Amino acid sequence: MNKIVVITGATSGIGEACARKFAADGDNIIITGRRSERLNQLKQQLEKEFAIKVVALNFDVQNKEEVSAAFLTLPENWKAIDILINNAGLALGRDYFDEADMNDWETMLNTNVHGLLYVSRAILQFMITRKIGHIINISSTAGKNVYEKGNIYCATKHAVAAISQSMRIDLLRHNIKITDIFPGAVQTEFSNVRFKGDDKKAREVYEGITPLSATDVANSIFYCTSLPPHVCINELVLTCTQQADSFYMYKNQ
Ligand code: NDP
Ligand code: 8X3
Repeated sequence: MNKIVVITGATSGIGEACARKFAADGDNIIITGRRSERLNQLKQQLEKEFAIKVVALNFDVQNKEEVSAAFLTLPENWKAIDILINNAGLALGRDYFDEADMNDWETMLNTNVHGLLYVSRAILQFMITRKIGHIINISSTAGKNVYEKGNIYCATKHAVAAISQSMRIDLLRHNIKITDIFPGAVQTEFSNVRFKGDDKKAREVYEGITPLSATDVANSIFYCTSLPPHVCINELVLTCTQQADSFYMYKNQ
């Protein structure tokens, strides 16, 4: 209640569900994304429905200068950030290593890895000054196991796992919690983006299962942030009941 929460990638899916969840709790939120129209619509909706304050910051996480400028120019009272949810990310393509588009690889690395680093560094300075903070990084079951044609997406999510571990160790002295979330299949725009608008292919990913919803993941993230100050969930792996890991999924016949 009445925390300040930053959520990257709040224009759809897990990020948008987190924005709704924390807003419903009475928290003031900073939402980010590239699609400014969606961001502004969400800001208006949440301010009206929950009587909270929302700042919408429109930038591409791949751009270090834009990221840094966006947070430095926040009004002073918005710099007392309690929680950062590093959610913005994407997969592009599902192809063999030797056939994949290298531009897709660069975009995934720049977004999922560099973007998370830029945002984290921009916000950490505020948390360190206050000696309090909680960073939630969104990895994936793809950050636990590498699957066929998952190559660089899986690599970025393994990187998020390693970065989370190193942040947890190095930030101990600043009293900052780091939680890494590893969701399995969640039905969002993720697969539409991955398959570049081939919505049939995107739908097939979730056929025969009841996948996680974005709200399921947001509720779990919220739980991790609701524990007492001395308790930190370091890692949380979360799948739908029909999925065991990246390899095993039981589809209805
Ligand atoms: P969505 O496609 O629904 O949402 C992705 C969000 O990331 C959007 O708000 C998008 O905003 C933002 N984003 C993407 N690229 C950039 C960028 N360069 N700069 C700023 N924002 C960006 O997917 P999900 O909600 O499913 O994905 C959220 C996170 O969860 C990702 O990190 C994903 O890897 C991870 N994940 C997803 C799973 C799934 O099955 N869906 C499972 C495990 C992890 P905009 O386009 O407006 O910039
Ligand atoms: C998204 C889940 O299985 O497509 O991170 O890698 S998966």
